[in-house]
Amino acid sequence: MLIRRPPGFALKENQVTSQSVYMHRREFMAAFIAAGGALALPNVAQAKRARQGDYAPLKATKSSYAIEDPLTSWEAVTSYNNFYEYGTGKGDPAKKAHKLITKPWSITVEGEAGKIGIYALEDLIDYNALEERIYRHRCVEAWSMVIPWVGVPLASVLKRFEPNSRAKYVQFITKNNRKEMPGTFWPVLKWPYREGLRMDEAFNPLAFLAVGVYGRILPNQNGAPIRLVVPWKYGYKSIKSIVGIRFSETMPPTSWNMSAPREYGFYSNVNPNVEHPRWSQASERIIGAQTGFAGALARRETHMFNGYGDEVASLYAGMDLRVNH
Ligand SMILES: Nc1nc2c(c(=O)[nH]1)N[C@H]1C(S)=C(S)[C@@H](COP(=O)(O)O)O[C@H]1N2
Ligand SMILES: [Mo]
Repeated sequence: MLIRRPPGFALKENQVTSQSVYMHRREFMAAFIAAGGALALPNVAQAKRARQGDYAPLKATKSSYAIEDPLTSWEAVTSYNNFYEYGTGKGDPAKKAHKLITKPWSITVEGEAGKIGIYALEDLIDYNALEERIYRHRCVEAWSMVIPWVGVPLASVLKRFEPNSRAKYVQFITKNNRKEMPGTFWPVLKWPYREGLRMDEAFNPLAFLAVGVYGRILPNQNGAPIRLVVPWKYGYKSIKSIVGIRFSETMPPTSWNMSAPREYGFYSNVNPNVEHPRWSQASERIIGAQTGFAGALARRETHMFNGYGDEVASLYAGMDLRVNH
């Protein structure tokens, strides 16, 4: 379900997905469930199903970074996606991301670091040292999933570039290729998609680089071959299909902040007490979960820092998190 808007009209996250598509979907689901159907997952029918067995298995050790909530199904994780380079519909990435060429893959490292250059993915990631982490993923659109990622700590990769003392921030950049990414025809965001972290955030042990999910290499729609996972921040910080890393002294521009600075700050920490200008962040819809009531989807309260406060709250000591949202 692709929502087309004339070029030049910047769409905001949730303006597209929640207010139009999402409303239709809710009406559809209510009707479906009322009619006696058992639908576990919104919009899966419109997406191309990824079969888990088609993706190469990865060997990984289980990490203690694992929440105990039930996992969101493979089907939901791989068919309900945000990857605007493939369109703004939740099913678009699963339908179109096969166009992304992920081999060979290299990452260009620039800026305030001793070892800048172009690195092949295989030289950056030790596929014999992968771990599995089960994190909650909280999208700014007020929904969440529980996802078993496979990858390595972000710090273990960044430190190899020997960032220098001027490096206060690190920016990440997604591949930007019109042929492989048809959604980039539309100026819904400033391409390439870019994101950033403060250095101490990037070196927090929770910050993760995923190369797999559910024990398999990442499906393209989930950001193959390598994507960031920053579980205490809104999902849009977890940038997909990374081709660039740049260390800088000043705060780098980020795509969502450039498009709507009032709505999407640089920090983007999950915070139930700071509402989005257009909706509350106090609770979230659990993707794939259902209550016993017709049409009612399970919700949970949103937790400060997405529940990871013990690990990350000290990073923001003394900061006003409403100002630095
Ligand atoms: N390059 C790129 N990265 C991206 C996005 C995007 O549109 N482009 N969407 C973000 C958003 S809003 C979310 S919620 C997550 C979704 O990740 P998933 O589809 O693997 O669940 O990816 C994030 N990373
Ligand atoms: Mo998101």
